Amino acid sequence: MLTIPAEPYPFAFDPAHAALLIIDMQRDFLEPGGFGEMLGNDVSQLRRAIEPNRRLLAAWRAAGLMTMHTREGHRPDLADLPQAKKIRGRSATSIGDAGPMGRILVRGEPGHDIIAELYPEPGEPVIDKPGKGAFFATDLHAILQNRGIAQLVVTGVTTEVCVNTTVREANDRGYDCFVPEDCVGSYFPEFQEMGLRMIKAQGGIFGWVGQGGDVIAALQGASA
Ligand code: TIU
Repeated sequence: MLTIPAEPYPFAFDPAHAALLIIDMQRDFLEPGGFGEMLGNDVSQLRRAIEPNRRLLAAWRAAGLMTMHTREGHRPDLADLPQAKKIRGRSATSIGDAGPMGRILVRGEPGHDIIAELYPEPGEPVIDKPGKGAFFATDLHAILQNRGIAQLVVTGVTTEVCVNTTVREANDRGYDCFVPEDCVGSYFPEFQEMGLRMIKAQGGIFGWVGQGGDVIAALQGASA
């Protein structure tokens, strides 16, 4: 067991039973012209999480630990897209419509895929999810159970939407979650701050918040 500095108190890290879960680092959210920008957001706010994730992912892979990736998106026939999600926001262009990187948030389209900097390697499960939480209508929990995973290091975007929803879902399923704050991003600075505070408040009601560099240092110390 390793100890990582964190709030509200140090995280007892058990690498053999931990997975890195990278949430929705997709072109549709991080690149100009995608779903995120279509919603009126400034994608540059999310791009600051790319490099810290790249460093953490490299160290995690070097340690030989389990990595998983998620993507938010829908079947090409949109059969799994709730009408409420389709029409929310009253945008002229919405999920399933043609966008600059293919059909917006549709599986198999370029914009739906993960950014090159964090592209999954063979053997790293990719979870395609129709909702905000990574456990809803996916096989994530089964895969984690089969691999004996009890702890999740959760990174990605956006902090208050898909990251927070996934951390809450994980919490109710019995996982300990550590969220490195430099590796998550929000379009809104105030939601970045509050999204993290909501996780670590009340004695760590949903988990721990720390720094990606401290996870890397723990991994490298463990292998030294
Ligand atoms: N809009 C927004 O902040 N997020 C999403 O729609 N999805 C994710 O957070 N992945």
